[in-house]
Amino acid sequence: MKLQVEVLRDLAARVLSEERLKHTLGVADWAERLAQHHGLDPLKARCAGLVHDLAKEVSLNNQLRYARRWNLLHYPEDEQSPYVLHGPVAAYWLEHHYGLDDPEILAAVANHTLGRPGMGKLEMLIYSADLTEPDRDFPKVDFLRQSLYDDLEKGTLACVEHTLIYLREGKRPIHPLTQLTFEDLRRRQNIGTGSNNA
Ligand code: DGI
Ligand code: FE
Ligand code: FE
Repeated sequence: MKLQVEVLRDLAARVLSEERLKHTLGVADWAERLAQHHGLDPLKARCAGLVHDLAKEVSLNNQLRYARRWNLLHYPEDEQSPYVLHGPVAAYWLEHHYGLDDPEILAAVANHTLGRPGMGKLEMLIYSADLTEPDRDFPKVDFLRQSLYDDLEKGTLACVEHTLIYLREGKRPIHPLTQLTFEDLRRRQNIGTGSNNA
């Protein structure tokens, strides 16, 4: 499918509440700007941002039903914390019911909440832009924005680390994919700097 940013924007406006749409447009703008800055495809970044939370306002019961039907459940934690399923559900829906066929955009949507080991750049970009869009407000957010601007990989590692700390402090269960994503990014960066002596 030809990327039709207007079509995806209209879809988001039709499906999402006003508040969620504002967040979505913030992610799309910020992701596009980061993509431009880092030499990635700004149109893909905008498109992925526009649709990343498309399934967020489906009831958790229905998200679970779709995830079961479409074989999207891979960990016991997926059922224990079903609010982590809206990315995979949206990606499946976009691919199979909306004809969106760009694998990078689909992966970025699917993995925007938990990440995954081996994330590509667009996946990192959407994971991180989601956490740091202009409407987000928490003490470390400006540090994370700057760090993403300076270096996408390092910034994403800092974002995943922030999520881990936030979950631990709130005594919330850590999904295995969040932990694996953190370890994978850290390992890749150690290799990159030659400081991995293991
Ligand atoms: O959909 P958004 O609110 O824009 O953002 P998101 O898709 O990143 O979802 C954020 C929620 O996901 C937030 O409540 C934290 C939660 N989350 C992220 N990683 C994990 C997690 N929750 C659990 N239990 N475990 C995780 O590893
Ligand atoms: Fe989300
Ligand atoms: Fe979001």
